[in-house]
Amino acid sequence: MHTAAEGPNDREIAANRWVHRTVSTGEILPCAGCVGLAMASWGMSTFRLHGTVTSPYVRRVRIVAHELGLTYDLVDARSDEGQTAMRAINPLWKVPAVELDGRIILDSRVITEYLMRYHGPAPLAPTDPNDVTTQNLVTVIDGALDACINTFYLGRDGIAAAPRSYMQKQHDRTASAMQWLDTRVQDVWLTESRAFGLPEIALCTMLGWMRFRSTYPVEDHPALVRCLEHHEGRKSMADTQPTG
Ligand SMILES: N[C@@H](CCC(=O)N[C@@H](CS)C(=O)NCC(=O)O)C(=O)O
Repeated sequence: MHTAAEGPNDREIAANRWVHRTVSTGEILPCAGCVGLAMASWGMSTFRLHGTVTSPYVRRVRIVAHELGLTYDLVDARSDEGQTAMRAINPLWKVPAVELDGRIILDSRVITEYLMRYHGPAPLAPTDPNDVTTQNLVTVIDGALDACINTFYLGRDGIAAAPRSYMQKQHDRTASAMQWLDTRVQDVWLTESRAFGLPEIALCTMLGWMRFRSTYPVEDHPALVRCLEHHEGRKSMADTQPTG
């Protein structure tokens, strides 16, 4: 068991020890529901996080866990065993996927909102599901990141963006969204609450991944860079930097 605050170090990742015990050793553990009940009675919460230490979507969950003081076991989806375990619970074959409180929870947005609802929100800024302006911000961040991840993986497969191709549209979609977002940052915040919450986490993890993978010229957007550079010193952000 690791605390979210500790996070894996490079040696642990390299040694592939940052995986759930059942995956690495075959040891039989109580089911997630039993663990959830036991942890709840101790006043603690832990969960199983299927993911990688490079994924920006998984990083959102790791940051929220860190902020809320929750612990998790990371099932590393880069290993064959981790990939099999993740596909057994997520028909979309995507990370993050979480096993918590006896439930399977899919999609970073659903997972982080669940964690905030039942185990937070403090010290994070609360999210209001009826606040359409803020929901739109996160939707645009998700769309920009999805398009950029898409072109990154297709590019790795040797597919180039021909003029007027769908691949080119994905590039242009990312640029359009980034431009729009750049005008929405006030000082270093995305919302009027001027407090660190899911919109800032979504934005900064996207920008961090774009820099890490060199997938998009983030420096073209000074307001976005200002926001990232302000928040990346926060402990939950610093401890979850993409590695590998
Ligand atoms: N909407 C999903 C997106 C998750 C996502 O795209 N995850 C990527 C990793 S960053 C993935 O698992 N990709 C695997 C694939 O597309 O095959 C979420 O917010 O969790």
